[in-house]
Amino acid sequence: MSEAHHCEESVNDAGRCLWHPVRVPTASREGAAPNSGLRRPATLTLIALVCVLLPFFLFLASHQFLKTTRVELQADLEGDGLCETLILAAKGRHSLTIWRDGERIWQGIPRKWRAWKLQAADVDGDGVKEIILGVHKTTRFIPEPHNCLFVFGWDGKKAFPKWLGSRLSKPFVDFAFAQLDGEAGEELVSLEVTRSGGRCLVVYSWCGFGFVGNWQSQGFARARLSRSATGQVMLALPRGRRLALMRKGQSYRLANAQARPSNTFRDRP
Ligand SMILES: [Ca+2]
Ligand SMILES: [Ca+2]
Repeated sequence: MSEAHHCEESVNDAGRCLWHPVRVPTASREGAAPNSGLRRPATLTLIALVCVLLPFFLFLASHQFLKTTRVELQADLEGDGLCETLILAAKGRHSLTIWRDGERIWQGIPRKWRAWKLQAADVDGDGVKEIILGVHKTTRFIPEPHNCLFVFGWDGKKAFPKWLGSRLSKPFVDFAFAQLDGEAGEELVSLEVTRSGGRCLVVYSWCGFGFVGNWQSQGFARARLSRSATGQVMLALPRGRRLALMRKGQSYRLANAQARPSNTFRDRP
């Protein structure tokens, strides 16, 4: 190791300060850490660990909603007056389980589809409820993971796909089903993303082979889909403002409803 000289202070018998040259390693003179050669591998190891672990933690964060999602609802899927129990949970390979009289009769919906919402509604108006799932996945036409609406029928033993929608008229962040027009079949109400990044409500009805749009609300900078205590579809806005979705003639409108103290605005995945 190269060396350099500098002066070191001492005191002689007369109490005067003396300066003596001493030899010190060049690295110390330049202020570098004496063991920097050892620290460099440690730093590289730390960077490598971050590179390896960061995607893992990002993956966990993106699936956090699945870990906390557990939806259970009762629905008469066969129209026989007896309710089946539908449980959506991120456990095991499949996320949807259907039980009857305490017996598991069907399990399906791959967990990798990242199902985030479960509803049961009579979509087509035949008097029997369908199973509707919001999932977050890629599709043949849209390679990026996005929200999709999947409708399944039930044959008494298993669910079968009835309508697997790659997307609605625009990207959507939430949905609900409600009887709005008094005619057979529940209408689909979706909270969709406008071109400016805001939110709007869109009402659809079943047309035999899919959903057709009936009405679209104005855009709102921030909004969340909710339900009133009586099940009415509501739009929650900032500062506790709420609008109720109502039928008006052959169309729809949003009417002011009683405000609530606070609203949170967290999109579905
Ligand atoms: Ca039906
Ligand atoms: Ca209807």
